[in-house]
Amino acid sequence: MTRFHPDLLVILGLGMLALSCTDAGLYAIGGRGGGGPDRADFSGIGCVPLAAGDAFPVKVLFAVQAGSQGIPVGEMTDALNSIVARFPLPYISFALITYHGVATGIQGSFVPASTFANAIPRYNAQSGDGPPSMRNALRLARSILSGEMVTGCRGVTARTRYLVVLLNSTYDTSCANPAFNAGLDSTCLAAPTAADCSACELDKATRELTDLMQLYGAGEVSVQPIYVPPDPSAPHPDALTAVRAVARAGGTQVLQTPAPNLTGALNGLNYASLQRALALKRIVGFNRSALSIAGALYADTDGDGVSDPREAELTLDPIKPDTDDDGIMDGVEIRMGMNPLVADTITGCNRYGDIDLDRLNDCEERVLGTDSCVADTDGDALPDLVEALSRTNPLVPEDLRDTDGDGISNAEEVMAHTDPQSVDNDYRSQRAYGYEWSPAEPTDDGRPCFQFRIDNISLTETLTRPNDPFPAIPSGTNDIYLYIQVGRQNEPHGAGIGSLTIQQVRYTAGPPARRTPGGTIKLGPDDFVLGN
Ligand SMILES: [Ca+2]
Ligand SMILES: [Ca+2]
Ligand SMILES: [Ca+2]
Ligand SMILES: [Ca+2]
Repeated sequence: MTRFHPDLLVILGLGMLALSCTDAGLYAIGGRGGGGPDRADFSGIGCVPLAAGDAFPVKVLFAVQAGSQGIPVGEMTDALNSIVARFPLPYISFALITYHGVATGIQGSFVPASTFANAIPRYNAQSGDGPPSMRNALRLARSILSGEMVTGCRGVTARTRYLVVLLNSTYDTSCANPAFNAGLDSTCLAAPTAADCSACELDKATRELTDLMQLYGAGEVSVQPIYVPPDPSAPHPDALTAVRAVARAGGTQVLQTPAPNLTGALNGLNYASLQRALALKRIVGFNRSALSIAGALYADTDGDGVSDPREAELTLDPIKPDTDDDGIMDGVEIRMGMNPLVADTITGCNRYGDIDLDRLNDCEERVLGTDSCVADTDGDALPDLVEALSRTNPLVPEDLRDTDGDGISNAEEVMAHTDPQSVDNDYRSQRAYGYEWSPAEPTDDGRPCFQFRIDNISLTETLTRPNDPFPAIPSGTNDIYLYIQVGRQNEPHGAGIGSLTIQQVRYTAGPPARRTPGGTIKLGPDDFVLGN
C-alpha cells in the first residue's frame, strides 16, 4: 500500500489543480480493491460547490458624501433605488452611511433590499455639514463590519463577501481638521502636502477595513471608491489622489462618473458572491454505522459513537443514539465524562437546533466545545461529527498529530476509518478505506470537479432500528457519509465548506452473504448537498 507523509496529504489536496491531468491518480491511498459483500465502494464525480446563493451572503455598504458639497440627492437616491429593485434576494443585504465632517449610520446594519428601501429617503432628508472626511466614513464602515463579524456566526462570516462602496464628490480634508479626525497618524501628518497626508490616512483606514478579512476570517472585504466630480471635465487632483489610495488598498480600481450616470455606475459593480476560488481539500468517506477500536470492527447501529456490544455492557439502548433523552448522544456523553443514563440539563443552547448543519446539535457542540456555526471547527477538513465519532479532537487540526504513535497521522486514520488511538497496523492493512481522486472536466461555470473512488468501506451487521413515522430501517443497514470538503486556496486551515451525501448500503452476513446495492455505487455531482 502507499503511505503518504502527513504533509503531503495537505499539499496534494490544495495543489492538485496546478498539476497536469496526466498525473494519473493524483491522490491515491490504500486502494486494495477487494469488494466482497462486506465492503462498499463508491465512484463518481464531485464538484466544488458554486459560491452563490443563500449560503454565500453578499453585504454591500454604501458610504456617501453628504452635505453642501455632497453627491446630488436626486441622482444618488435614484441609483440606490435601482440597486434595491435589482436585488430583492435574501442573501444580498445593504447598509448606508453618509459623511461630511463626521460619518453617520443612516442604515447602520446590513438589511435586505426591502428594508433598505425605507432608509434611502433618509439620505434625502439628512442634514448637517462639515469638512469632508472620507477617513471617518471608512472608520465607521470598519466599525459596522467588525461589529457584525464579532457577533456573527463564524462559518457564515467565512462565506460572506463584504463590499464597501465609498462615494465622494470632493477631496478628503481630514488632515487639515484634526478636531473632527481623532488619532491622525504622525507619519501621515509628516507628509509634504495635505493631499499626501490624506492619501496616507486613507490608505491606513482602508487597510484597517480589508484587514478584517484576516482578523475575523471573513470571506472577502473590498473597498470600491466612486468619484463623482461636480464638474466632470475638471476632476480635482487631490480627489484623484485620495480615491487612488483607497482603490489601491481596497483591492479595486478607481471609478469616476458624472452624477447623471450614477445609476449605471452602481449597477456596473460586481455584486456576486465570493470571488476567490474554492479548492478541494479532502474527500472523506465515513461509515457512521461502524467503529474501529483497537484493531476490531464493531457495529454502531444508532451511530452515536458507542458500539452495539459496548451499549449492552453499559445498559444503553443500542438503537437509540440518546439513551437518556437529554439531547446529548451517548458517545458524546461518554467522551466528555458525563453519564449517558442520567439526563443532563445543558443551558444556553437548543438541542433541536443545528445551525451549521453538521448533524451535531447545538447542545452537543456546546458540550464538545466545538463551534455550532462551523461544521469543521478546527479547519482540518475533517467534519466535527466525524471527529467526534472517530475519537480525534475536533478542536485541533489532525494532519500532523499521531496520537497512538503508529506512524500514521490522525487525519489519515480518520480518513481510513482506522483507530487513531491504538496501534492497529494489521487491521489497517485489511480494513483501511482506499481513496483516489483526480481532476475531471470543470463545470460549465468553471468550478473544479473530481473523479473519485472510495473503496474498502467495511460494512457491519447492524440491528433493526426505528425510523418513526416511517417503517423501521432493516438490520444490516449502514449509513455511509461521503463529504467533499473545500476551502479557499492557500489557506489550509480556513473555515471549510462541505457537501455531503448519505448513502445507505445493506449488508447481510447470510449465508449467502449479500450487499444491497451490489457492485460499485455510482455518484454524480447532484448527489452532494451543500452544507454539512
Ligand atoms: Ca451506538
Ligand atoms: Ca444523552
Ligand atoms: Ca451542529
Ligand atoms: Ca475538524
